[in-house]
Amino acid sequence: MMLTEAQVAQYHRDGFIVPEYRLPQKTIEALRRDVAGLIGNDSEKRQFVPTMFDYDRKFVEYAKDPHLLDMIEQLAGPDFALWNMSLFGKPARDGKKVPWHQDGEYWPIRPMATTRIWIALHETTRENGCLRYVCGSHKRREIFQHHEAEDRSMLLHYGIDPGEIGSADVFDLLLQPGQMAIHDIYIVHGSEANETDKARQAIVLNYMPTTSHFDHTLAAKQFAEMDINFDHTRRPLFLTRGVDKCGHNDFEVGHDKVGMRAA
Ligand SMILES: O=C(O)CCC(=O)C(=O)O
Repeated sequence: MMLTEAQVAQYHRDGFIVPEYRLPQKTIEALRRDVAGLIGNDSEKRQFVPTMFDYDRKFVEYAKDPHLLDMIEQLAGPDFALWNMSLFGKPARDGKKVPWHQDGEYWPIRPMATTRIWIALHETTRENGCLRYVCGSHKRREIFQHHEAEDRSMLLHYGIDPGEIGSADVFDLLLQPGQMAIHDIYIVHGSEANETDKARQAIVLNYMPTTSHFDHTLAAKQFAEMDINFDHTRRPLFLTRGVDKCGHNDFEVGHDKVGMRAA
């Protein structure tokens, strides 16, 4: 199911879009089962799994859904690579707040570019911590200053000062299971804590146009020199459509077992 011209225009204007397409019920059920298997009894994974492919490559198949790829092609162009999938688990009563932030502060992608699909595995409401977007905040095409947060109960420990958001136009993403939003890398977003008795899980898929370079050498340098906890040094890239336009992307790094963690 393709995006309409109006939806593509809306994506560029607001920084995100909620497409008509939603995952079929069978796929949602399979994903929920696979996510439960990945989490097991691990309380950390129940909150957040930043790099799902590191644990199980079967998750890659979900990201190859041709409907998803058609929409990404409309927004990012014909040549792009999948490079990550994360789980935001928001467990019942204990699902932590995510402060206002942008993605990509330390991603080793030059020029910086990524189109993300955020997919709800459960209904999202204001009470269970739906995702919230600051409309149009992607337009400056720069990463705003992120500060270390004093409140350590939040999922991310850095964020944008809420004073900077002010009275901006905030959109609450209220979705049914299987519905999704696609957003631009520069959009400011966050979510409140989950105050309900049910989990609000979502997965996020990252696709990068291959006009950009995922620089594994830069990733190693960032990991060695900066105070970051995500090591992208062996992040596998999957060419999902077209060709490697910039000619520098390495589609072999991280595809061996060495690049994977024990689940
Ligand atoms: O799912 C959430 O609550 C937060 C998601 C998020 O921050 C992200 O996709 O970067």
